[in-house]
Amino acid sequence: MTAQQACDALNGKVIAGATLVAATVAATSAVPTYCKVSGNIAPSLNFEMRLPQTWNGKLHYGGGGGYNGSIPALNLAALTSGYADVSSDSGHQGGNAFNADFALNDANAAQLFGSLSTPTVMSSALELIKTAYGAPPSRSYFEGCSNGGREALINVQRYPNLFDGVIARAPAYNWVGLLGQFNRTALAVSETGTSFTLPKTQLLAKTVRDACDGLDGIVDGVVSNKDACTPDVVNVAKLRCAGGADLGDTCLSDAQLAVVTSWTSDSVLTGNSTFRNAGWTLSGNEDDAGAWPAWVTGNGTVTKAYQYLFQDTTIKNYLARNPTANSLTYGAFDQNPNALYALSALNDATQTDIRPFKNSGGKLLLWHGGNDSALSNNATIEYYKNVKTVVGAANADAFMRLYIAPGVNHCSGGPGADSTALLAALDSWVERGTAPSGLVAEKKDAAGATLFSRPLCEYPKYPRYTGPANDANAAKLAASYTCS
Ligand SMILES: [Ca+2]
Repeated sequence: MTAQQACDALNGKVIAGATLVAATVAATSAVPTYCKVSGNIAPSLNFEMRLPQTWNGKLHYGGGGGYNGSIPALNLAALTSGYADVSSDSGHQGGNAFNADFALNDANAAQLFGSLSTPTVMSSALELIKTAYGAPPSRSYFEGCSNGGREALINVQRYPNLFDGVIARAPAYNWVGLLGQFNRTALAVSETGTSFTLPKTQLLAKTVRDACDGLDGIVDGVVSNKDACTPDVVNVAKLRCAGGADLGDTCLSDAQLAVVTSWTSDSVLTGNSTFRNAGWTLSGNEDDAGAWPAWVTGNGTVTKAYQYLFQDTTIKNYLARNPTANSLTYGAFDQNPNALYALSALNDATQTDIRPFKNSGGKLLLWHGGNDSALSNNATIEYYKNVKTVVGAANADAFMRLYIAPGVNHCSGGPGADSTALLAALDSWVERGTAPSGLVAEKKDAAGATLFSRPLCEYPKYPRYTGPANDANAAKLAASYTCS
């Protein structure tokens, strides 16, 4: 049978509860020829599997984002490396990633989104691969960012035998805690007279850069030595407008300084010690279009900010359970503890004892952008440290790594180097026992050419410039930096 015939043979089949539609997709300059298999698991879980003609014998599962509702695009790096690549809509359709209406009256959809979509799809995907290639995958890997990073840790914690390796990037693992902080900051931004406009954000970011950019050995517009950029070093208080009222773009009012305080301080909710979120370290790139303007301030219109949208739909559909509830007048986020417990049981991935995953041979790569204004990389650092405490430092080192990528926005973008071959590093670790080392992050232009590179350092190390002074070419090369 040719690959084309094998693909056609899948069309119309029902495999492990999934009804399939399959067709060969011709190669383009960017994507090799593959068999696209669309699957529906009744009533409402849809997935897509991309089967390469030259299979490397392994499966790659790509996680979703936000409140999902659509199937993510194929993972080009995985497909071109020969992986069978699968992803799903997490069990509901339509709306958008900022919309949790599906959860209001559909407990099945809420369970699928929370934790069940991946193992359910996997049961069909494994059978599908056996049918298509005549053998099950020798390895299965899960990779996701944001909500996909949460899905990654859900799999590690609740289904420790499902994957051989997991990449959790910018994981939204503490769902209750981070949404509580989204709510707190949205309230601070919406205070009458706050109006956190772009010039205000630029003033804040420049103040941080002026204080901290050079602390990593090079003034390159990115604060790489985040731990040295302490509140005392930045001294945001010096930006206070005389008297505390808003006196224009050269200072911050008391209400605007309160936004910064909400941002940088931990958020703690009542009822459970995991209902918390570690506040952000100011990055110096808050003014990037994909940072505060998109996620926090809406450039002065809070209802356009993504953090506002996420906490609003969460209050409507999970906490108040009232589609007309107004998150800005709802009152205390933790006023209904039972609602928080229910939300946590569905969506939280805060368990720190992940020895079952380690003991099954699993490897875990954690990654977080240093300029992520959606999710705090300090929260990911906190999870990493807590796991280390529970499993022991030596045990943790045998199966887990954490990388912070300075100047990188939520999942990608921003002024930092955002692209690293993490899947290849994970595969080497799982297949050959070769722990990741010497990883490089690149910043690429729209055509895929490398603009500059940096070492991707294991936390708590950061890339410190150790090249020749005043050498623009050397400054672009990872070899000019040392993880310090
Ligand atoms: Ca710098």
